[in-house]
Amino acid sequence: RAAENPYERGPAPTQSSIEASRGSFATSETSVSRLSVSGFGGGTIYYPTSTAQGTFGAVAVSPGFTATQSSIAWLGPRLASQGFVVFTIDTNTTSDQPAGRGRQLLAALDYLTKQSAVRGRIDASRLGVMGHSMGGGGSLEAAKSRTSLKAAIPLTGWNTDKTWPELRTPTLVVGADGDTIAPVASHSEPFYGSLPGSLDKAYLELRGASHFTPNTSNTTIAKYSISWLKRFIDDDTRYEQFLCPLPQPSLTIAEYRGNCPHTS
Ligand code: 9J3
Ligand code: ZN
Repeated sequence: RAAENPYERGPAPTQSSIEASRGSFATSETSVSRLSVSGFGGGTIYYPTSTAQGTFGAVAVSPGFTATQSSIAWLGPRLASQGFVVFTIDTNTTSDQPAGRGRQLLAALDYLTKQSAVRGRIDASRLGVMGHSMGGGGSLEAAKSRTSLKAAIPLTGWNTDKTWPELRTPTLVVGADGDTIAPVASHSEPFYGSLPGSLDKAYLELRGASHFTPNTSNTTIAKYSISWLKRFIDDDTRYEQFLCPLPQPSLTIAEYRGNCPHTS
């Protein structure tokens, strides 16, 4: 299969492999001091330990308002063990707004691919962004300003800008049905609805969930994030089966919208 898709990493996926607490890759981590970087607040890089399968795509993840990298740390090993380099960042200040968080996600990706100790393990042309709340709003800002990004995933995203027709990045918008801080009706739903009709996009509304559901391990967030990152950062069509046909409402999914089949 490597000849068909040079970017696919790891074994053929199954429902249980995308739901598992860890993927097939053993991971390592290295911390990046805020004193050693500029443009963001440092963070932690989680990466597959082995280089035997070549380079990996990479994702930077921003926390939300008043929060630090600890609030999104679970995504580091969860995603890295599936075959990504994952950089969970701290922001310059915990009160930075979404636009600033977007610039900081891009600064973090630049540091990761050009200066970090793991730069040689990364394919700098295959990058994505994620974030929680104002960090999710920041992931939309980052994708708007850098259209070469391959995937964006705002998690219970918060932004005063409700319209994102400028995006060219496949985007999975994740909202929570019980969110009273970034209610889906005024945040995630208009974000999703404003994305171009031609874009690969999806809206996942978590059931029985709050604004802070993305701050602890969550299998529904993980399985669709892994599938989205694999499908669009790695061009790994083995994961299309988990995205199309559209997932149906369930105990953990209040609603799922999207375009199928995915085209990019
Ligand atoms: O990052 C967030 O949790 C944003 C939600 C928020 O507290 O906005 C109020 C200004
Ligand atoms: Zn806008």
